[in-house]
Amino acid sequence: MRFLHVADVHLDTSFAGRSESVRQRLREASREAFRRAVDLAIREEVHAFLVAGDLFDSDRLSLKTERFMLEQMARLGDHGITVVYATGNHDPGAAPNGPRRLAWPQNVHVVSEATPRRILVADASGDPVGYVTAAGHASAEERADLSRGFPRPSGELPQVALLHTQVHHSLGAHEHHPYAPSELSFLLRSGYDYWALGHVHERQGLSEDPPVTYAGSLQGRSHAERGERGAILVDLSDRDAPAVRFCPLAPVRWETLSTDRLEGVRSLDELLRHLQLAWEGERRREGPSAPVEWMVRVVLSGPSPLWSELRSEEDAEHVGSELREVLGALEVTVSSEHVHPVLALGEYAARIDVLGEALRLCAAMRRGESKLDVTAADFAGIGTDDARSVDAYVRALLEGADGELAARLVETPGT
Ligand SMILES: [Mn+2]
Repeated sequence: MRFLHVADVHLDTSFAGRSESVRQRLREASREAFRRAVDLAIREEVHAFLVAGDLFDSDRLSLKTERFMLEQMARLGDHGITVVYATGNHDPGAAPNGPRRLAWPQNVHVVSEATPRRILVADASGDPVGYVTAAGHASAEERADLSRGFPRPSGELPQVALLHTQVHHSLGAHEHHPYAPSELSFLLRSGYDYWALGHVHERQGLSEDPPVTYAGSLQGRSHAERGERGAILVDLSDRDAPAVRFCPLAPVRWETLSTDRLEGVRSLDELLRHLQLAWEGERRREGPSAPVEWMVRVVLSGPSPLWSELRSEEDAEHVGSELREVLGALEVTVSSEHVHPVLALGEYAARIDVLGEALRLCAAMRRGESKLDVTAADFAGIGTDDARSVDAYVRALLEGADGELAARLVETPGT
């Protein structure tokens, strides 16, 4: 059995807070990514198209997306491709609109109940090639481990499990609500040839044998969702050697450009040039990738002769709009609250006052010579109580702290 695994499409996300043209482009990009996934499924002559939940962002479904979805599903049907769509917490079965509202064509199986359903997948001539077993979220806050209800598979044909779930300890899991939590150790012992997962938006293989895979969001929706996004193409023709391949599909990509080397940058033109070169350098380092439109966030920090301009919201916005032209990006936002004046830190560190003492303490802690009397319980940001991790965390917090300390404690020129 060959199939395409997509997840977390979140069609009709509102993208509140962005300009109307950017919002429209982002909403269209989610549909475009989905259309590309359908194109790919048809081109690769897969037997099944699996959607691991959160196909829609909410039950407020636009008529444009309704028409679009029915057309795409019909295209898959025309090519004899079976669609299995298991609902997630954003598009649960009980919601009055969303998946329930649509008149799905016959090739589409919407699974929106907790009890797993097994669906036979056949090839173009009608011969069985495998089974997909799926369970869905009936409500927006499913708390049960739905994987426990999956029956033990048997027989000669490949068996795939499809579920929207938060597997404990997966990368980035803490950013998502712990709905339908499950245990990797259980999934591995379950007897399925492949677990097609959704919910955590960061693409990742939790295991290779058998593959337990989050496809990640099909199209990034915020700066938390960087990097290439797309679908997973799977071939289980040889059950002992599953072929799993990521295929980038998202037409819009989100990336962050960070720099703290602004000491020599003295004008708007120099700043634009500096950022352009940094951006081009990063893209070169990454190597060739499919053409995309960019949503860029620029994070500026450290000492800068332009610090007072950059800290003004109006000026930062202006840099963003000029940079959008320079980079040919869809949107550039500039975050610069951590830039500070260029200060002679060496001189301040020698002073006998609060600032001198603080700077010397920072330096000693970075060298590991001095420790704060703190534990993990004193911080919101660490998930461990290991003393070495606490130490590393404190040191990371102190990165760039000298400049900020001095900027706060010294009367700076021009203020
Ligand atoms: Mn999601």
